[in-house]
Amino acid sequence: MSDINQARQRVSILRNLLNHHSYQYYVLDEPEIPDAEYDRLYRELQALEHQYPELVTLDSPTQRVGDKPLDGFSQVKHEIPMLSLDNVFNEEELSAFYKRVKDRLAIDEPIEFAAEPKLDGLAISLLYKDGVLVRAGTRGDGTTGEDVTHNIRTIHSVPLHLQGDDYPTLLEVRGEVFMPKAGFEKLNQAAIKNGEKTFANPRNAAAGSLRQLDSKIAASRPLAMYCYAVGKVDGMDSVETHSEMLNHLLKWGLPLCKERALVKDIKGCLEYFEKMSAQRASLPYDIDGIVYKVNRLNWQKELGFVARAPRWAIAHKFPAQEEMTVVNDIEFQVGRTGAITPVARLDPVFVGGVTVSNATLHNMDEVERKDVRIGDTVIIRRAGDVIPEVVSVVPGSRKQGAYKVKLPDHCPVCQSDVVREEGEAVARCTGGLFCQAQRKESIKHFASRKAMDVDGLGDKLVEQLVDEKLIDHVDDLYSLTIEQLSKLERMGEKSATNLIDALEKSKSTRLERFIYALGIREVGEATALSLSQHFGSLDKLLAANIDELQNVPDVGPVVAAHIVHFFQQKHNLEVIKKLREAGICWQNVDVVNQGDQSLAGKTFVITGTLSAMSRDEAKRLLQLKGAKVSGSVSKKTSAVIVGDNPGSKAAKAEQLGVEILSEVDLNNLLGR
Ligand code: I6G
Repeated sequence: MSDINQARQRVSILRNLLNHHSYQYYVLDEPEIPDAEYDRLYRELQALEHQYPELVTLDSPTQRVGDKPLDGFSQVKHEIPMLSLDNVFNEEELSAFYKRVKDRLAIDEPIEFAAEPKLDGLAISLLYKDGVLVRAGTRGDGTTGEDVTHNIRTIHSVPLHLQGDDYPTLLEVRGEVFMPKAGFEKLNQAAIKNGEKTFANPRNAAAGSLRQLDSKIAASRPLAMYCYAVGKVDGMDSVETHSEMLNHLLKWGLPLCKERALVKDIKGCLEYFEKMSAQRASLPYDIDGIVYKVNRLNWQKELGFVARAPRWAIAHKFPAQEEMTVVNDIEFQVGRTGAITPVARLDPVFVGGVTVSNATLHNMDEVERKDVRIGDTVIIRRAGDVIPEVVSVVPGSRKQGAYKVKLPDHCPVCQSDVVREEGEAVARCTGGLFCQAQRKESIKHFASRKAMDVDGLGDKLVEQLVDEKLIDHVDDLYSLTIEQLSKLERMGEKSATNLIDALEKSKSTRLERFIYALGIREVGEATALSLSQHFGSLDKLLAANIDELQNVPDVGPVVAAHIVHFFQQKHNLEVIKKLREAGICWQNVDVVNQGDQSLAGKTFVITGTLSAMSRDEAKRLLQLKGAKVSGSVSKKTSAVIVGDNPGSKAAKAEQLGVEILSEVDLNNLLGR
């Protein structure tokens, strides 16, 4: 065989393979080969087409992206006009639709409907002639739209050539082009990173992508399409139902929505509506309702059309997730962790099924990026149970007098300093021990096992103590009495006595535990230990400046700034003073060991039960010698210390070839 004939044969094999695997991946979501193998086949085809340009065809998988941008969009006339759908917004209106259908058909039997989500995208019509995609157009006015073939060709799930051998000679297919939520988020994150304009929602992003003259731009956007109906069809045996037609489309390689279903009667429609409403937030794409279509095509024909909408189909819409309203004020809320969040106070607006008066602006970066000002008209979005957010300012709506907000210097709750570290979007209150907004979290953290380890003082009890106004700040814990505690719900005298004993016991602690218990931002157990080892006493730590703090291993400028800010708040200092007055004390034992750093640079993982000490104690002793102790095994782990009944970490270590040590080895390491 000549070279070119050999190449022709291979090109045909490669195209079939690539089309098959694209279908498995993009349409069925069932890939059969790794991406790298697909890429290899693709590159082989590219190389052959480069060597033999005469073998290139328009429907080759390599020809999805055009060379040159278009000069403008031309018009396409649809073979059969693209219809619109009538909407219903509640059960009553849906029942009225159902009754109209039944009355018109003059039947009594239950009606079967093909149901599927209504995607929030753009309606597109594809035209296949002899199986080849020859044209794709937007809906336009229903009769004539814009030719966006060059961009639609870049969507991998849209076949450039239909599969099989029983496709019609002419097939007009209708569907929705959309941008999946995950792709939209990624696209916007990249835009933010590059200082570019973001899209307000996935629909706008999909529309903006299709409106490009250069198909390279559309190709770089994560677009997808689901087909839902046919227009003109020539050269095919007739089918009896809409769902049968959809099955044919899938068989020919066209992408369909996986959530489509057949339902019976109004009850089936409503059950499907409820099911999809519940799934809506977790679906990978935005939907704005459900479409029901009478499944039998002879009944569709009998029902016909009114104006430009079919009598046999209806869109059952969800409440709108986006609405416009006015920003009356922007206030700052303090979260449980001290994060300061700007919140827009709004003219009440009904959105996503509820009336909304407040919407989050996330952080000051977002306020600045979206340029939201008091007095602006904005778009509010409430999707599912997610907190309503300000999406954008309505372009051109700004009135004179609209003004910007400034991040406050002081916490609106406790007046401590507000800081926003360089490179961080979130501003925070520094009054961690004192701030009312943070008190529950700070007390829970203070009492937790790795901090002051107050046995029996769990999260629920902390909430109860704060709610009952028995404590305000951590130091109040040490003034609690058995009498006060035993009055609490589900707390007898015995439990109350136990808690008081546990509090008493917790007073004798270690410096690193106390530092950790303060809840200073980004000061975890390891940093607390480094700080205690370096300074030896709390007073020296309190007196340290940013430069001195940065001499401590693992403490960089950001952590150093957090520590300084924390100790600059006089309210925090007052709480610390009260804690010491309550009798909290520690021995500066760690300083004694400061010299021996023989395990510096090593990372250990401890798994299973040790006989001579707890895992926490082993961790502390390893850290005192400069080691790091991690919770998970990786190739970088120096060794895994295995006690009795080890978990999967021992197996993982073996699999990765990481050294395994016994408790005896551990004792040797610790010099015990
Ligand atoms: O706009 C539409 C969205 C979804 C539709 C549609 C649809 O089916 C799932 N079906 C038809 C027949 C029409 N518009 C006209």
